[in-house]
Amino acid sequence: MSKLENALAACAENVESELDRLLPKSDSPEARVIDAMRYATLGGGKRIRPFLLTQSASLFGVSESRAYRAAAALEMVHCYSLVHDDLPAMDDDDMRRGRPTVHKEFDEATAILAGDALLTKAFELLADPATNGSPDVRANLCLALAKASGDHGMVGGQMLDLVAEQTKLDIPEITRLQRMKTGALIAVACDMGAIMGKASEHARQALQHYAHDIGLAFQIADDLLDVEGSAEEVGKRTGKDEAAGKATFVSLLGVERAREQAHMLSEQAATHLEMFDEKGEHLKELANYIVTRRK
Ligand code: GRG
Repeated sequence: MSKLENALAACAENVESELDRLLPKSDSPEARVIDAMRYATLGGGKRIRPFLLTQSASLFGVSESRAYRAAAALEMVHCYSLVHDDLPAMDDDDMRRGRPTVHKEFDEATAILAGDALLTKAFELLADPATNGSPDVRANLCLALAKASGDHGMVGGQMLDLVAEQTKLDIPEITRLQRMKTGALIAVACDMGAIMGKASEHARQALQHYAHDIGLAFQIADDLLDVEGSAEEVGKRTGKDEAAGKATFVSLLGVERAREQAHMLSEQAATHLEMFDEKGEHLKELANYIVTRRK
């Protein structure tokens, strides 16, 4: 395994045990929703957002235990979005992370509730003094994650995506959609590390430029996997965009130009991290991994 793969695996293991601890099994009458929350969050996923958050936090000397609490909160929001995105009212998917989606394993009502509870649990965690001693830092973490997740971020992007099934979007419109739908959580992952580390405005900006580039590169790679990957490899249904007649970077640019664009963005992303010297090495390598991944 490369150094990056080792670091990603270590991060995934830490996030897994943090989530397991934060969502303890229960035998209460409402245990079903907790079981669904655990099913949605444990045992899978690349954990890219937690990796970005903890790597960003480490640039500013934030303690690992605190960084992983914030990372678990962010991953809860990401997992809630996947659970709701898979519902029949949205993408209607039966498979995610190589196994049945939450509404297939449980039922639709439980999947909706599990998503809702993961979203609110994330903010409960961030507002808890155990995550950070400073009320200002806690408030800023909540503010940043709320903005990234809501109508001006991921949810707004998802709305645009649903509208896009009726209207053909052009490249600037798709770029805006993806910046909101996928890019906002990727950007806030980097920002939350910087907020916890009370980073300078200059460092925060550098990370935001990096996140902007990898966010788009990540989405183009996702579009390419949808066209070129198999369901076994990717762990979810592929060929969805074409079947839905949806305009994507790949449908508008073609496979080759889309791939070139993703690589260009990944290289550009790394240049924004020069100020962090070798401390930014994992983040630079991640920019490359994002465009070469097979799942
Ligand atoms: C339903 C509120 C709401 C939002 C949904 C994020 C999202 C918005 C939908 C997910 C569907 C999708 C294919 C989004 C584009 C790329 C993306 C976010 C893929 C999933 O993220 P990964 O690849 O997944 O990091 P893992 O399983 O590795 O965590």
